[in-house]
Amino acid sequence: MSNLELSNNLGAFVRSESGRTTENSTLREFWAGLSAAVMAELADDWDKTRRTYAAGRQEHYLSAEFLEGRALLNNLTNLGQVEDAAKALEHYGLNLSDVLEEEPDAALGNGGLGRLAACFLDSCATLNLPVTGYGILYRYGLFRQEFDNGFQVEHPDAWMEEGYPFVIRREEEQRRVSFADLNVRAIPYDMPITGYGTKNVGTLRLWRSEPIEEFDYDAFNSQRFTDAIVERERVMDLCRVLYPNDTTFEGKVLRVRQQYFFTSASLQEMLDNYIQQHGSDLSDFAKYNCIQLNDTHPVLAIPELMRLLLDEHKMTWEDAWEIATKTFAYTNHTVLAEALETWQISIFEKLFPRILEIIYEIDRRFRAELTEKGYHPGKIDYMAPVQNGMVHMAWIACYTSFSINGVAAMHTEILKAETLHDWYEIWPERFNNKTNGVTPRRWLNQCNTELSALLTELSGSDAWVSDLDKLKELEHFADDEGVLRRLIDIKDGNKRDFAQWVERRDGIKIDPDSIYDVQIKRLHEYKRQLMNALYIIDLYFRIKDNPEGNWVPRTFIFGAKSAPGYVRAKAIIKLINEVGRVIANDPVVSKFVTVVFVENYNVSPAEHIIPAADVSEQISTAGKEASGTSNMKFMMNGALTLGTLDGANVEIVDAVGNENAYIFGAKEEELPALRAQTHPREFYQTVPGLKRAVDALVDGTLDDNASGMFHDLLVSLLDGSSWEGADVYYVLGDFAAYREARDRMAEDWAKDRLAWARKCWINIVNSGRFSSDRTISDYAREVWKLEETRI
Ligand code: B1N
Repeated sequence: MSNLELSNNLGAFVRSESGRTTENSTLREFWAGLSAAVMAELADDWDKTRRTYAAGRQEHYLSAEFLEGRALLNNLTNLGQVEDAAKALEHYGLNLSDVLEEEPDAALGNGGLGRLAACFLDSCATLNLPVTGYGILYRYGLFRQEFDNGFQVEHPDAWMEEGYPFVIRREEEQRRVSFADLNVRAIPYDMPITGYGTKNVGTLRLWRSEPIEEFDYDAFNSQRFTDAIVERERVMDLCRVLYPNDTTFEGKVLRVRQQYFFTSASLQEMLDNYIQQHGSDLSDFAKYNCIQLNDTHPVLAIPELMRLLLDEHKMTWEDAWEIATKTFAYTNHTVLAEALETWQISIFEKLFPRILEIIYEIDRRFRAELTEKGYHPGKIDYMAPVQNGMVHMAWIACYTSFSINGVAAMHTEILKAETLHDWYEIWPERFNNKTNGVTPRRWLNQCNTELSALLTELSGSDAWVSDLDKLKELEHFADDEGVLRRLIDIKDGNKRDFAQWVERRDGIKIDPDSIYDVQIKRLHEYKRQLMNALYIIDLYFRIKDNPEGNWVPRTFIFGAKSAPGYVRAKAIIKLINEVGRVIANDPVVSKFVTVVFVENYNVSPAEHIIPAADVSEQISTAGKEASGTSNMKFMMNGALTLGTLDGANVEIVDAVGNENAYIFGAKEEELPALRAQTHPREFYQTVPGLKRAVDALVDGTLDDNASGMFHDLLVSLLDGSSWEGADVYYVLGDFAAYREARDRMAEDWAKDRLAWARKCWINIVNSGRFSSDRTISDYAREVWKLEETRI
């Protein structure tokens, strides 16, 4: 790769951003200038990659969410220009890490599903696979979280208002998307996706909606000026905001508009490209194109492809259907009932009657096919795309797709046995597992430079960065005290760095010599942050009972956003903040315990937290977390898992051995019998200390500012309501086992740091199978049938 010659060029890029001398340019302008220099450096290879990929077989990754986070460091690393950039900035008296902190996170996703899409694109670029991501350029990303008196408050995240150098508007590649009541232009904004050790540069294409004409000139020139503006804003509304729900479904009209908008624009492009490359006979479309549906959010692509083939390209139903069934593959990401996307027919009637017509025809043919095969009418009714005035997106996906996959072995088994059992019975050959992974570039090489340097030194090269299985060759160092001591030093350094970062950012002082125990993920009842909080409350009382005890110093770190309308999740946020406040004000307990709730948790805070973690909390109710991906990031960075046998935790334990993880709690298959056996109140009464911890919610120990929130939490645990049972997520049932494992973990850590480090080492060197490179190689080989294509 040619040299950026940053030391010569940076000044010019900065001046063109700031319109001032470099002396008077802000840090932010230095960030923008450096970013622009990087974009200039990428341009030629990016162009070449796009042209090369367009000619052959391609995979298109359709996703409503891409949680990219920051781009500059990732791109500098891939270009091999980190040191040059640091040197160039030094010339202006600036520090690279300060400049990097100026970058806003591109938070165009909620959590695991969106971040997975970002890790996948990273791996596709690194593996030279012809894959393009398609999504939406939301003007407002996931809301910015603030704590007001411990309560979550949401603020808009206008992430690109001040300009964003990593997307390029491609005016000339715009398409039109039509709704019954609205026609819009779809303008693509392309983000380059660089890979490690390759010149190939992939693309994330994000669509933005704009009015067909800048203004409706008739309306503008008459007395309807304001109408013209209003109409324009209605079109801009389409892409204005990311829906802030994770694993829940909200049947909002604007959301289904977004889904149709980006899938239609993406398909039009694929068809146009096909015709340009291979001529107007579309019968080979599936030979050159494959589409992965990231959950059901892009499933409207199925009837839309049918519409385009039938109406625009005059194909027969049979020919079009043949193409659709060979093109689409579907990934399911959750078994939670509340996530299942079902839309009212009336919404489809209003927005796109032709799409509804096509869905009805899919439904009619589905019913005929299954009747022919002799299935029971009740079963057919349940499985049908349209049922009781609702359109079932997952059923359409299962009926059409040649591949259906879950995201961890256990999750796929639950899909086959329960959630999608009827489909599995009829079409078992469609089902396969693709356990998630994370990119070791961002989640180890970039965020944990000291550990990465050690790994490179010991393995004699940095080949592990794009072949993580190589770390397995370092397993024997588990018995090398010198190496383990260095690992301990590196972790201690990371912990000091984090302490500094969090003090600067949130004004919280923590003890770097304490154990860092971390739970970072969306706030959801099934993830059981409440169980974590009850443990801390119980520990608080235990320390007060025995202030002279030999307590291990603990720092409990949380990061979590709640969906704005999820009242109980918000109560749990308030609770954690309140527990932290009470402990901080207690002269005895605060000597041993600190609770840190990192405000506005996002990708870039995760990059600071994970390298510093000792304990990785993965404590979901067994059977509920499809995979989890932070569990993998922690493992790679030498934190030990405290977890249930759920999602990918199962495979992590399988990789490292039982003795190198802390597994506790009820297993999925045991839960029904356990629940039938014991009422939650019995645990409350009989598990030592549990009543005291739960009662703290209402007895004046903790203050919810008279909101009644904490009382509601107590009722949800002990009594439930008319619509749900008590303690649905088995918090009280698993509490004793959780406390035992967590106590033992802290003791182990304090007792023998070397033995602990040995476990960490085993985790690090066995994390190869959790690289998204492994996941993507499996998709490419088994589902997409894609070949590596180097420029
Ligand atoms: O997808 C991740 C998994 O690792 C997690 O276990 C899983 O919870 C997560 C509707 C979702 N499942 N479903 C969603 C997100 C947004 C939305 O509007 C559902 N997210 C997951 C990656 O496989």
